[in-house]
Amino acid sequence: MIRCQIRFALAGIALAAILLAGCAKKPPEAVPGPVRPAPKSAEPAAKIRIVYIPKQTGNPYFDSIIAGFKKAQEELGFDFETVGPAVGDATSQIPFIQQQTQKRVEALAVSANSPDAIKPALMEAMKAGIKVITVNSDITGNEDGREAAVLPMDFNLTGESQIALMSELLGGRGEFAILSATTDAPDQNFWIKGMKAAMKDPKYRNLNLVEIVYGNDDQQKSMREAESLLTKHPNLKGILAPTSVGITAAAQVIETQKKADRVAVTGLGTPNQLRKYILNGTIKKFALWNPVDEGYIAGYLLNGMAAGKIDPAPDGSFEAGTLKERKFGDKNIVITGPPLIFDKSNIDQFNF
Ligand code: RAM
Repeated sequence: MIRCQIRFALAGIALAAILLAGCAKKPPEAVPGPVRPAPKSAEPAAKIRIVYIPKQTGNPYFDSIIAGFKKAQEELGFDFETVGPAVGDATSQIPFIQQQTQKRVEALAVSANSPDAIKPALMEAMKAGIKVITVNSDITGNEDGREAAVLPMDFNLTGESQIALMSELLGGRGEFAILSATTDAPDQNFWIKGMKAAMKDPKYRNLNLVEIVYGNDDQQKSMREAESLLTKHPNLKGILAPTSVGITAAAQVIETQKKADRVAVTGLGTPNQLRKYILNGTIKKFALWNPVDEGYIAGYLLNGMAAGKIDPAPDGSFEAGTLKERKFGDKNIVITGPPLIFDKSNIDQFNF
């Protein structure tokens, strides 16, 4: 540098300016920042913010999905937050979605309480550049309100497999009722449609569906509904609750009324919530899938979408960490896995 300056003094001002530029260019670190952009690696990487909105807070089922997101977060390093309504009403998630749109988070996952009520809010989020997917519960019939969905199992098989379980427990004969979640719940409604279709099979001709009631995925209301089913239908042989809240409530009622030998309870629930009822014989068998895996896959998918590395398209695929390659099916639906049946012999192998 000193040698350069001596030469500048001798050569005159115009030449000095040219030479100074030339000399200064030699060591790249001497170039002032604004002239040349800093190398990419020196830029602090902005963290992708992923927000998950469950159907409702206080339902342990969604804690398992959250645990899956957190597992993916540990592996991928995104920011993760979960916010949601206390009740699972059709419109309860709307303000939470709008709040995230205002915050301009990068990615949003929602377990939909309604197939249509939340669509406008999701469309607004997407318009603001937010990557939006549904998890566990889709906006069936309004799939353009999200880019992809991570669902627990092939929902086309859920209804029939639930009826098969009920039929097995009733020896193929008798009255049963369905205790569902909310009247709007898109997944439960789809499964119930599947149950009704399955019952057209002659092998279920002696099964009689007497009523469908809704406990709103609220423990107290679900218990009241289960109790009134028992009063209204003295010949009731089974309660089929395709919701983790409903099945727990029904089991509690049957246990209290000591009716396990007369009324079979089954449906969908979590092993941790139903373990005691399986072990004391109130429930013989129930089904579910792995909600932790659901959240984990959703975390990988949203992180990849927000980073511009995954662009959902039918027949495309992506890598979901330890759960390996996952494929997008029709309507960009990603299936988590096969259903699991729990009973006394295997319940202790599961912890969610
Ligand atoms: C309840 C919720 C959830 C459903 C499970 C089986 O926790 O309705 O969305 O998937 O049950």
